[in-house]
Amino acid sequence: MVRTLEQRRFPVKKLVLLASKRSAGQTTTFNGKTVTIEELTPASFAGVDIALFSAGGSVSKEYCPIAAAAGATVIDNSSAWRMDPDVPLVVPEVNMEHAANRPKGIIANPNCSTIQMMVALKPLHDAARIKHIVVSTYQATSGKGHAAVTELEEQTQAKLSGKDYPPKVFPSPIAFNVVCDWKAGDMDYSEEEWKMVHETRKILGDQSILVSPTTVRVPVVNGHSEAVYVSFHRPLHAAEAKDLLRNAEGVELTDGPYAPGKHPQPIDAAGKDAVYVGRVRDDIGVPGTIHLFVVADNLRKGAALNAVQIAERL
Ligand code: 2RA
Repeated sequence: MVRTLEQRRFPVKKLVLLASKRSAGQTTTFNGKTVTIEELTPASFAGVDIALFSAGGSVSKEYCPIAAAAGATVIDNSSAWRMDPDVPLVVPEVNMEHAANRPKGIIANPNCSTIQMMVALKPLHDAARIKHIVVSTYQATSGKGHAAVTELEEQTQAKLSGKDYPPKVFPSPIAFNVVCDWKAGDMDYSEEEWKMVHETRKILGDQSILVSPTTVRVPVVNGHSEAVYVSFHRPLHAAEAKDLLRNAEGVELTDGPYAPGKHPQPIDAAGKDAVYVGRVRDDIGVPGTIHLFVVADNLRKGAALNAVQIAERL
């Protein structure tokens, strides 16, 4: 978030960095100046205009209301407030208008796997109103934090040199493997899968939308990929979908006929702002329904950039 504010030259008058007691006193740089990290306390938000949170659900649950009461507009990246009826859940390209109605002074940033899918599906929903989404995700280890990326890298090296490296962060080895690593939710779905269901309906403002998710972690450092199948309330064919996506806000379309390697890939999306969409094609069996492949940097558009874009538009 700090790097994104800097890269986008956000008009920051004063940056206050808040963290746990353990991190207080450490320094970082912002716009060439040294900034000292301060300990988060209830008094930390005096004079703060915009408070960006990315410190986990328990910190957000406790401190977002405190920041809002101090007069800050809060943009929270945790899942703590996403489904609160008085908290808008916002993807700027999709439903920025929802941000104006924030009775608690809090705006929630959606889950990374939801954000990229919403950017891709918004133009199609506006044209033909989505009926059913079937999505399979291939999620990078950076979505699980720094320790997860380290485990992938070190476990891969260990396996390549014939050494054992038992899983710590993941429930099974992630090197050369794919794992459903999220906590359980209802009906034998994971919590991550339920986020895609509930958040999609809230962001698009349509509780009738059916979402059938499967989320999987893959041995990729950064960049989530998603295979998405969509049906609509009127037939939508791939040709029209491509026309809609070609100029859609936040989308980079990989057009043209199928060719090996000619599709959005995490290695190309990492570090970039866009949501990359490709493999747009008509379903073979059900006329008027389509498939698409969606890739984005889960730390940027999936988290920090989306939050900063909300702040920019505010
Ligand atoms: C994940 N979307 O990838 C979740 C949280 N970042 O694990």
